[in-house]
Amino acid sequence: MKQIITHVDPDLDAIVSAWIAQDFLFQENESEVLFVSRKVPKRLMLHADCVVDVGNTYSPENYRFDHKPPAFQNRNSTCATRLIWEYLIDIGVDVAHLEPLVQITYQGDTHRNSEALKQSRIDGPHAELVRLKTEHKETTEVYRQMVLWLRSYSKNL
Ligand SMILES: [Mn+2]
Repeated sequence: MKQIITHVDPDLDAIVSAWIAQDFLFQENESEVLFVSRKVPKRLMLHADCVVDVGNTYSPENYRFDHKPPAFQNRNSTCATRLIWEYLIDIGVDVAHLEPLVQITYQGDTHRNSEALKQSRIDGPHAELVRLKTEHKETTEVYRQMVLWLRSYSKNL
């Protein structure tokens, strides 16, 4: 089983980037997502198959996708979801249709504002994540449900 690492109490950027890794970088049912401390244990940083939105490292060829310093001087210049999405576009994976999701995830992660982000907080992915977090205590269950939701949502993008 390949291991994808992201941070505990995942925000939308952590969840969407981990989901993109599971569904588009790796093959179906080949990977699992682990939620770890923001100070990632060195062993995991070295040996995990993919690290998203944590770890302060950007190294796409090694599947490390974080946007926080020192990976990027300004953490708000991009986000983990955008980094993995751009990498997949670069290597020719068919993910162009996810662009609106990448955009609102980026805007939400970096405190930007837009009509699309407002709408997402009403009935889009941001709203769904808040709803699932109030409904389920277990992060793995929140993530599992959010993945089901994202699969269906992304089919209509
Ligand atoms: Mn982020």
